[in-house]
Amino acid sequence: WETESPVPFSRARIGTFFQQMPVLRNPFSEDVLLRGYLKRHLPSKSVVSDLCAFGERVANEVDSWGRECELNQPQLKQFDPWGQRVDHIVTSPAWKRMKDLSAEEGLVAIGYERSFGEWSRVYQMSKLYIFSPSSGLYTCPLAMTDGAAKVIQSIGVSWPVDDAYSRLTTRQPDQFWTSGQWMTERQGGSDVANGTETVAVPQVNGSYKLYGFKWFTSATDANMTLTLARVQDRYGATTPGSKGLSLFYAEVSRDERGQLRGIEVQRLKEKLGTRQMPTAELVLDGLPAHRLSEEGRGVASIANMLTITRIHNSIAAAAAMRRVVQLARDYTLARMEVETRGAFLLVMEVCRLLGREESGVSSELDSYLLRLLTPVVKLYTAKQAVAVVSEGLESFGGQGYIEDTGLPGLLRDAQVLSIWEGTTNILSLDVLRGIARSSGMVLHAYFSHALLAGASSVSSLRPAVNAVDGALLDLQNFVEVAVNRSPSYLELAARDVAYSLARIYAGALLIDHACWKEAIPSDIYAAIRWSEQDLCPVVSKQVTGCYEPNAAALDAALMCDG
Ligand code: UCC
Ligand code: FAD
Repeated sequence: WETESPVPFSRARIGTFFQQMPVLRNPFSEDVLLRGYLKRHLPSKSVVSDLCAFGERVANEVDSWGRECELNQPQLKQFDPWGQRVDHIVTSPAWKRMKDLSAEEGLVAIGYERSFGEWSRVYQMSKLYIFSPSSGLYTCPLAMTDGAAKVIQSIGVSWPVDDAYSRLTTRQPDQFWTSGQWMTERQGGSDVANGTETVAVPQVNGSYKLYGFKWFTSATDANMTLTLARVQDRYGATTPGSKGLSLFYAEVSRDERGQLRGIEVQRLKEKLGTRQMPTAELVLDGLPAHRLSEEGRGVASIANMLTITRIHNSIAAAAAMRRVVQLARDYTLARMEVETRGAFLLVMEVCRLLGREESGVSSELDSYLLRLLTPVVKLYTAKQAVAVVSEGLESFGGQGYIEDTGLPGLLRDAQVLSIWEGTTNILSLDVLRGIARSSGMVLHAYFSHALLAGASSVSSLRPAVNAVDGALLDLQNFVEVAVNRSPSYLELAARDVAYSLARIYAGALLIDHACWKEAIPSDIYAAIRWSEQDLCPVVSKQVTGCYEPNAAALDAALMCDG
């Protein structure tokens, strides 16, 4: 018995509708905002052709290596077949290829070659931005490598770190080294000053041996690390708190028996995401090391690393948003695009300020702004990345939840961005620290920044300009009153202060970009859409009394109910 039309479901016929697979195209060519930004600020043909060629490589070659890193995750081989301890972290060929690629493409080197003067950081970070979502998280060791190079550069490139510096910043794959950043111990990663138990025992030749336990060490296949420890005096005593911490440089090397010198890998972490790269717990058992900072200046000395890694984190956040929006374009909500644009311009602004500082052309106000905006941008973009990537997955429907589409990994990897390199709370407090240390000058820099100056001539931007102006005034009034309240008032408000600083500044940057002579209508529209949200949450929430001294007690009671 035959029908006229073909039977839709039988054997190999499984219906006619198939949701289309999202296709990754050149992430540079597809990114109108990135291309516009560079055309405006860094109109160099060689930069554009390098990024365009790299974008092709990312789409056609590197992205599949990134996927391979996710599928072929690192493993710890603790013993050899004869029972000898070897502590080998076995990584995939794709992960190793990423290392060579990173050197060849100058992903760290560009920032130190400074071929484009104060814009070199913007160039370097643009390249990392198109690489990041395809990198299989190789951007994590690169961030720490860049941070280590920055610390060495700021301390002085001389023995014992001159060779390391040239390896961290080389373009030669066979010379290239990556660095770790071992700060977190079991007692707590936020409060490093009190959480660090590792001790440094002085040796007769002036070097040290480190003994301690590092609870989280990422990309542990690194060649070297920067870490913190307390120097023991000759009676074995150490100084507690921040004043007892010093910064150390150590190479990760093996002895003649093939065993790690002074390190035991306790285990690899079983993580929600970032599974492409190893994160290990390490016992330091006499790790040979050199002290880089003065005794007791460990935190201040590693702060340069934190600045760089926090900027890399923000790049990864903005890049994850851009990637999910690019893939979900057919389903995309404008809100996601606007968030992505705000994040991109915020992080590029910090890169611009970093480049100015490193080229010796920044004003005092620029330096204050860099200090203020680094934690602001890190905390804000990380949270937005989780929200935007989650929304992006949902736009694919059920397919967004299916592992072998490669989409869920984007969300898992985004979740870490607000935890490592300082959690949201800690960075909110860092914003207050930055303000206090500059005696308020940093806020002066922020409030007096003339980003809106040219905007009044573009009438279609008026609603956005009014909104940002109004929010800026509200924030200024809030801060003037709040600094005279109890310290706990500002502490309770810290997160909302940071959010307000981020939203207002991003609004100003979107407006500034929309005033550019080659701006297109969507640039103006994006600025207006951005300014329609609550730009100054610290003022709108204040009315509920949630920063008052009794609010913390009420919150605690609410949490502990029952
Ligand atoms: O998570 C980690 C690696 C993850 C993998 C890499 C990912 C990279 C991105 C990849 C993208 C795909 S490593 C662990 C990261 N850990 C943290 O971020 C720690 C979070 N906690 C903090 O940030 C705290 O605020 C501390 C530890 C910095 C607070 O320490 P103290 O000692 O209590 O702080 P003090 O006493 O306020 O400051 C000590 C000195 C001061 O300098 P002086 O003495 O000259 O006045 C501060 O001004 O340090 C200076 N300082 C800073 N300077 C403190 N924070 C900063 C800062 N952010 N910038 C400049
Ligand atoms: P805690 O410090 O115990 O914080 C717990 C919670 O309390 C957080 O929500 C925090 O915001 C909050 N909190 C803490 N103090 C305050 C405060 N004063 N006020 C308000 N809230 C507060 N570390 C390294 O050193 N090197 C690495 O390579 C590394 N890699 C990592 C990789 C991964 C995948 C992860 C998840 C972490 C990694 N970390 C690494 C550790 C990371 O930096 C820490 O987890 C982070 O700094 C938080 O520290 P903690 O886990 O001890 O949490």
